[in-house]
Amino acid sequence: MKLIGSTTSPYVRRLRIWMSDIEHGFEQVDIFNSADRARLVTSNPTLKVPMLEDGKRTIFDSGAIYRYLTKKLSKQELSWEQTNLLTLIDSANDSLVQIFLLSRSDIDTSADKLYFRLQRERFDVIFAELNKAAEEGQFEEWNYATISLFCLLDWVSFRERYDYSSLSALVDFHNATKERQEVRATDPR
Ligand SMILES: N[C@@H](CCC(=O)N[C@@H](CS)C(=O)NCC(=O)O)C(=O)O
Repeated sequence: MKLIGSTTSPYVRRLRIWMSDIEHGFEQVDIFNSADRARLVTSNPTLKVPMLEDGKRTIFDSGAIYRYLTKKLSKQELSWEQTNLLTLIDSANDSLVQIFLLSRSDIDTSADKLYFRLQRERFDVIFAELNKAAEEGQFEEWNYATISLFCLLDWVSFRERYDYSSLSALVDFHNATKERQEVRATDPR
């Protein structure tokens, strides 16, 4: 079984951390490198990472890989409350990655335009909600949703994409988890 992805992607990193007790290989690809893109074109038409190769089967998308391995290895499923938290994390992360790619395309993402206003509102609402959930202790268990929150927070700090320094429960959560061994082992910096 092999996970394929970049070391900087928060979606790849969440799986690498979650899969730390599952025997697997890791193949690094750079989505901006043309040779690596050719590899994706032949095996993953979404042209996104991560993907998982398991024998003759290839699974695209972090969520699908998580569900595939949870079923295959009879791992504990997330509750619906945890699934909702994961959806919030994914929603913010998807928008943040799109804004990041637009910035890399020299587009002014701080402009007062409808699309950017909608995304900024989404970030503020979701990060506040995640902070509330952290205050309530909903990220005390080290499960896939908790790992995904860590990867989102660490990615926004690394890429300087969102300032959550006023959200103390998220700051405390990040500080409390960043020294874990599997977290340090996957730090892209
Ligand atoms: N829904 C996908 C999102 C994956 C994703 O957006 N990956 C980014 C890297 S962080 C990517 O490969 N982007 C390439 C592109 O958008 O062209 C998942 O959960 O795996």
